[in-house]
This record gives sequence, structure tokens and C-alpha cells, in this order.
Amino acid sequence: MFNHVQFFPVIPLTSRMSLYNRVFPLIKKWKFPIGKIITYIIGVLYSHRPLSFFSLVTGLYVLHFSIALILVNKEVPQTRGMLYPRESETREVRSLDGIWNFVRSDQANPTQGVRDEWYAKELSQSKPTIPMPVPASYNDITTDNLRDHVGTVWYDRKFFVPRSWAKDQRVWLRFGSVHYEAYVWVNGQKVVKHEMGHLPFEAEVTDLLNYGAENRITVMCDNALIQTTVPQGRITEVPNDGGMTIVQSYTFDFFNYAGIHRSVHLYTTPRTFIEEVEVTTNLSKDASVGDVIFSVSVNGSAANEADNVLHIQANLYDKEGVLVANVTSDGKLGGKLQVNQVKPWWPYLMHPEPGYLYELEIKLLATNEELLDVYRLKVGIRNLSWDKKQFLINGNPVYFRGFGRHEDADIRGKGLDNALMVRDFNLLKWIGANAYRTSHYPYSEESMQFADEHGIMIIDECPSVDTENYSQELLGKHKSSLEQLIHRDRNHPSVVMWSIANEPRTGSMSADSYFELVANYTRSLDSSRPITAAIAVPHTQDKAGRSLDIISFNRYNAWYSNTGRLDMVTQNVIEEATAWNKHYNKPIIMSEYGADTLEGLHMLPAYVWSEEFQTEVFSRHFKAFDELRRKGWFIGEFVWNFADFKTAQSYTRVGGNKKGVFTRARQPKAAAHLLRKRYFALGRDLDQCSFPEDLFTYIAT
Ligand code: GCB
Repeated sequence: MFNHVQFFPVIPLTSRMSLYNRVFPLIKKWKFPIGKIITYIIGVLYSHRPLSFFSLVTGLYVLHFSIALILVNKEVPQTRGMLYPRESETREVRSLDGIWNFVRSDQANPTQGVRDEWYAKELSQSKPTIPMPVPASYNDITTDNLRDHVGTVWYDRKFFVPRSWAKDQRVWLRFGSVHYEAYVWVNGQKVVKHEMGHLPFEAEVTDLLNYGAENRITVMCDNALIQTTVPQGRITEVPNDGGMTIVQSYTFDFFNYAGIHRSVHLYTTPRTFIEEVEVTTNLSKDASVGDVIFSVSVNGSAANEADNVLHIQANLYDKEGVLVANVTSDGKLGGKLQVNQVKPWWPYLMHPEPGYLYELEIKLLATNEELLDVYRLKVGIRNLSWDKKQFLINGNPVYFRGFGRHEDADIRGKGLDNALMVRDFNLLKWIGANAYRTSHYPYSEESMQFADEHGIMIIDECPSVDTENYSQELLGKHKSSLEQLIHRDRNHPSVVMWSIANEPRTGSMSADSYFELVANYTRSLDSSRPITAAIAVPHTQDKAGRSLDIISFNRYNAWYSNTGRLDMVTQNVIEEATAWNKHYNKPIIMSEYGADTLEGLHMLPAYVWSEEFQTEVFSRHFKAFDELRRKGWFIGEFVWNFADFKTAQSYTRVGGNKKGVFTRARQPKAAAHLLRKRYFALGRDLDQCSFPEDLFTYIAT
């Protein structure tokens, strides 16, 4: 039923790679003689005469490249279910978050736990365990080298299931995200396998649980990234002082944190239940009437009984809890709710009441009006549109002012942290941002709900970063990452654009058809939002832009190019943005710019890494942006990055990437105060917002 959540065989990515690493050198050694012999035989068979060495080699190369270029648009497994777990009069939710037991596998023997069936009993009976918090990345918790462990790790914990859950209920086990690949057992029985970090998965466990008794859940997690995972990485075996060791490498610029990153829930549903709700909204031209169009899918035996015509009663409540629209569907599991004097969903600072949400209550009823299931979700009513010049929300042009971000913090890594999330939203609002991009992977469902409530627009990015070596398998996984993302986030009013990749190598030949397939697939899943990708290759080389609706580009003037030259920023930004626009005739966003900055380092005149330098770099960009805004097709500026974050170890990174406007502890650097003034000034000029009282410090009268 949950298709990309496949059932085992248990062959974790690391073990597939260590096999590959052992076999590949052999193949490499024998490649040419074997290739020659095979081609010679084929030549003899098909042309009845031996091929020359030259035509052999040419033939092999042509074959190799044409295979790489022919990408077939295969079907991607479709996600089912996965509604965010919410309690109602028909559903219960239980968190399994807390301290779990943890074992790391021997790097050289990643499948030992599978062979020795560690899942069949408590982990502590197979290996000594250590305590591990869930949700959290496991990397920075201990004091040893767990940080750089490559391959599988194991978690388990025990939990009780109440006796009452045995009656007429179904029980589901749901993970908000496990990075990167997860295998799950309950009471020693296989439950589910899922590949792809940052996205939820679930499985029914009704028949595997002991009701009114103790149960055990075991998770094996593999952090290996290879050339066909999303994102891509490499695993190699290299010599070290102890002989050989496995090393994980990747080109992207953030640490590959791993583990059970988001909450684990058990939740109940009735036997026949609301499995999915899809909502779209519309606003009349004068913004006075709003439509909420919903469709529901139902799972369960009652849904299949011919004499039981299930129907839906949908109620829409405003913020005060007043019923503003309702509809009862006649056999169709969907309908339309019309709201007069609607309060549309507006971004922060574009309206005095941003992020207005209604509550949609969906009741599933049987023929005899028996209430089978109830599910509630928040709905924001808004319209998106775009053309070759602008992006509009509710008919008003939007100018994005925001950030690229990371889910990243000291100690917990990429683990969900409500305190951090609330702090981040306070900072976003303090600084006057109206948007961010979920660079470079989907962020937590809780943060998406928060963005809905606070009116922060999201450019929602899938986990494809630095995409290269295009292959059929990669294409399938890339599309699947978007399918899972859109399935999860399609109902969020805050999501205004899909980003299908960050800095893909779009200069290569295969990028053309690859991104056409990815973009068209994304459009086939959701045509109500525009598609972008953050591109770093020069426009003269790029082959993906033609498939996008909005062009985003990343560039580090005065940092990676012309380092330190503040006099070489403004004109370059203007020229590059203009060139992108001329090339594609589409709206343009600068999706990344910035400079690494060590908080507390001050240098006058400005010098790289100092707070003065970051401030100056920003200011030179602002000048360019203002000139570009006047051209009518430049629609947004996104600083890289919101906060400092952890990367792999490198001599270009001092404790991580320091391009944050805030430190990793979420305190402002000097540039934050400048950015705040700009974002509010833009808000006042473009959207008539008012200034916060403390925006300017008193100096003199
Ligand atoms: C980029 C990447 C981002 C990096 C950033 C940097 O272009 O998109 O992931 O962190 O540059 O600071 O190098």
C-alpha cells in the first residue's frame, strides 16, 4: 500500500557500496580486455568480420554516452496516507520520543546486525548500548568519533500499548524523518523500509502489537550516500593507520547529520478512516469570496461495501471558532466550501493580519449517519499567479525578502527542536523577512505549520543538491523525493513555490532532458505553484532554466569570486541578473549571496571574515537589487544564510559555514541590524507596513 515504503530485503546502502568498492577495482582492472573481447564477439556475430580497435573503442564510448543521455520517464511509486498525526474524537496520538538505546555497527561489517538478527531481541542482549535522544542527530551527542561514523546504526526502545487500543481500531507507526535509509521492526517483525531523509513514512502495525502489554521497536538507520541517492555522495575505502577504513564524502556544504531526526508517533484510526485530504483554494477577483475545494480518500473495509455509501460532512470555522461554511457531500468524497467576506491568507508585512487560517473539519459518515472518523486541518485561502515578469499573491505582486536556511543546531544537529524553531520564527519576524527557502531539503512538518500561521512564504526545496552524474536510477529517486514532498506539503498556504534542486550541474548535456523530466513531473503533481531551482552555473552554460517558471541564481561576489573586492559587487550582480532575464525571459530571484563572518571580528577598513565586511557586502548587493527591482522582473533577494551551520571538515570552514546573519546560537551579527532596516524599508515601500518602534536608535535631534 505504501509503495515507496518497500518491504525488505535488508541490504543497507553501505553494504551495497562496500561490495561495489571491492568488486569495482577488479572490474576496472579487467574492464578493457573484457570490453574488447565482448565487443569483438558481438562484431563477429553481427558483421561477420572482426572490428578494428578504433571502432571498438569508439563504439563503446558512443554506447556509454547514449545510454547516459537516454533517460526514460518511468512511473514513480505514489505516496498514500501520511496525514499529520492529530488527535480527534476518533483518533489518539502517542509520542515515542525520548531516550532510546543505541548501537553503532562495526563500519567494516555493516550487515552484522541483520545477519545476527539484533532486531529479534533487545539490542542490549547483542551489544552494549548507549542512550540516544530521539529526535536528534546522533553525530554530536557522544565524545568519541561517532560524528564521522559511516554506515548503519541501531536504535531500540520499549513501549506499552493500552488494552483499549485493541478494540475496533487500527494502529499506525509514523516517523517524521530518519536520515538517510531506515529499516523498522516491531516485536522482531519487519514493518517498513524507507529511503530518503527529511520526509515522513508510516506503516500499519495493528497486527504486530501486544495490547495491554509491552512492545519493542527496533530501527536500523544507514547514513550512506552514494551516486544514486538524493543527495549524492561517495563511499570509498582508503588506507589509514589501522589498515583500511571507510570514508564518506560529498560535495554539498552542510554536515551529513543522521539518525531519527523527527518525532516518532503511534496513532490510531478507526477501521475505516480518512486516509488523505487534499485542499486547494481560490479567491474572487475582488478578494471578497473564497473557495475551499477539498477531496478525501478513505481506507477501510466499509469503503468497499456496496450498500454503505460513505459521505463527508465538511465544516469550515474561522479563527474565533464561528462556522463560516459547510457542505455535505452525496457519495462523492469531496466538495467546495464558499466563504463570503473571506479573510485571505497574506504574507507577513503584506497585510495587518497575516497568516489567517481557517479550520477545516472533515467528518466521515456511514449511510446511517454513524460518525466513522474526524480529521481537522488548518486552511489558508489564497491565490497564486505568475507570468514572465512577476509573482503575485491574491493579485498583488510579491517581492521576496528572506533567507536560505538550514535545520542545524549545536548538539542536536538536524533533530527537531521546538525551542529553536520558535526562536527562529521570532528572529525572522524581528528582521522583517517574509520568506525563506528550505535549502537544501524539506524542513519539519511542525515548521511548515508555523510558517502557515505566521505568514512566512516558503520556497519548498527537495533534497537534491549539487546534482550530477545523471542516471535513470537517480532520476527515479529525485522524482520520488518531489512526489513525497508535494504529497506532504501540498495543503500548506505558506508553500508558494517548489525548488527542484540546488546548484545542480546544469552545464552538462544530460541536464537538459533530466531537468525537463523532473520539472514536468513536478508540474503534473501540482500546477498551482511555480517551479524554480537555485542555479550556480553561468547562464551561458545552463540547460535547466528553460524548464523552470522562475529562475533563481546563487552567486558570491567579493567572496568566491574577486575575494575582498567590495568594488566588484554591484555592477556584477546587475549584469548577471539582467543576463539571466534576457536569456530566459522569466522572473529572477537572487537565491544566495553572502560572506563568511566570524562574530566579534572587527576590521576597518572592511576585511574578509569581519563583521564590517559582511555588512558592506550586503549593502553593495542592496544597491544592485534596488536598481534591478526597477526593471520589473527582479522579484526577490535571499541572504545566505540565516544562521551559521555545521559542515564537513575543510580548510575553508572554521567550525562550519559562517555566512549566518545570526550565529549558530541565534544571536545577531552586526549585519543583522542593517538587514532588518532594509527588510522593513522594503516592507514599508512595497507593502505599506509600519516600522517597529525600535528599528532606529535615537542619535540626536
Ligand atoms: C552555495 C551553496 C550552499 C553553500 C554556499 C557557501 O552556493 O548552495 O549550500 O553553503 O554556497 O557558503 O559556499
